[in-house]
Amino acid sequence: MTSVNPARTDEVVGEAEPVDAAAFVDACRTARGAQRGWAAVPAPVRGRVVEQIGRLFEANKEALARLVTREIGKPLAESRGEVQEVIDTCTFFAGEGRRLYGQTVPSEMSDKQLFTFRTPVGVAVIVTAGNFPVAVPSWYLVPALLCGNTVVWKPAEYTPAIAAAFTELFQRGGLPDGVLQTVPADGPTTFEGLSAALDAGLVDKIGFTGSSAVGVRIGELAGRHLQVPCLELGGKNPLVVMPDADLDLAVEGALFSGFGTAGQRCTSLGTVVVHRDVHDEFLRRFDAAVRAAAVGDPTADVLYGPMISARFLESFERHLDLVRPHHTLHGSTGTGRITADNPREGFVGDPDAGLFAHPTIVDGVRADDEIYRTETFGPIVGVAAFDTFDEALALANDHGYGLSASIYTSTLAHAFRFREGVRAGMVSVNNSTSGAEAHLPFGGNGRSGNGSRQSGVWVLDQFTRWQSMNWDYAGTLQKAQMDTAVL
Ligand code: UN1
Repeated sequence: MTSVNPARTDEVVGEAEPVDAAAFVDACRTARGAQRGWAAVPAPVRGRVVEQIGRLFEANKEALARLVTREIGKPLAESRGEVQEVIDTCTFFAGEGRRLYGQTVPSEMSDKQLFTFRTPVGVAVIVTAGNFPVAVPSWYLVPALLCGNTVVWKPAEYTPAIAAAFTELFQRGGLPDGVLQTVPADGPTTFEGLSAALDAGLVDKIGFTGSSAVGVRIGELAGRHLQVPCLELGGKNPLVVMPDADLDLAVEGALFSGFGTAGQRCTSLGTVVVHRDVHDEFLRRFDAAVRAAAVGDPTADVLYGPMISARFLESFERHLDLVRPHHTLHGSTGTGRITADNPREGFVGDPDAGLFAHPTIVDGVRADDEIYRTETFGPIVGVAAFDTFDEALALANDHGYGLSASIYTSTLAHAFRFREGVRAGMVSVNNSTSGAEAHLPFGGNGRSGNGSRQSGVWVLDQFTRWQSMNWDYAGTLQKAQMDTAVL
């Protein structure tokens, strides 16, 4: 597996030797062997290891951020933010090592006490995408390890250098052998290895961030083993602009949500749902903002850089073909800066050196259009007009996804009604659809996931199981439901 710099595709960045399915299973077996020992380390001590990992990321922040930019083309400011998200996650869970609370619960009977404990799930297999190659893995790995699980991590195929650096920092934090193993593998090998490891009883939890199509397959595989995976899948995230919105703020939000990271976030904006009264003015300002935005060299101050890999660029171009015959294309397509007829206008760097895609706005999107319900994972934003709040809500929901949703309004009631009515797991008011913070529950509904949540204390429910205990000190056999004098 070889990665190239997507902003300069003649530059090789990283390499990894992919494992075969048997090696994948072996890694799960090693993880199984190491798990009891790791779980026996007191949680506060595991928390210290997490704290140490956080310090190492802090000390190596700039170098790692530069590597993220070099291997996936994310603008440097965003790459720094991503590494910061790892540090924040470590800070949060280091403290959780000293909490990881259970409860004392009253019994129906006297001389009897009930308790609950969080117990580790066991071996976790984590499969992550390359658009957030350090932050998203940390959302899984840090709490999974803190809770006393061992982890087999399958990073994205196009980020071998980042995965190696990330793993090294985790290992240097003081993890015993076998507690975290990174296995470079392609998709088919991962499925084959995972399936065999599940059959052999070597996997207790799967965490997956990626496309909804692959998520369905992971869900089926896990379901056959009566497991509930943690699934963080795609999105078609709406941004609703009410007639009383601050339009400049909404334009700024739509620009970042839709085109930041070249639209390659699961939380990226899919469709602007704008009230008909302000539609034309919004579109005019949005179009101008998109045309004025700097695009190109991700080490410079740009809105976005290249697509992550050739596969992402090809898939984005297929999505453009989807809309071309049906819609008026606004924005830069056909007229703008990274087109063949005028490639250098406003572009930072050399547009021919890398995997750059031009920003596109598609106006006149309707609920029955394929683009309305298809996640594009690229710099393309649809615009749909509405007349009533109910129509806006329907447009915000009916695509089948339910990850993130945003509303721009100056009316409190609109904001709260939107929150109540929208299916999304994450709602923003007067803010971007993307940019979730590291200690709030992250996750979606519908095609965006199976309701699992990451981040903050909520993720503890993914990586621990509740165990109850009762302790009877009556000295005679007390029977629940039968010897309950008080009821
Ligand atoms: C993803 O795209 O998989 O909310 C995660 C955000 C980021 C995480 C996105 N903090 O945009």
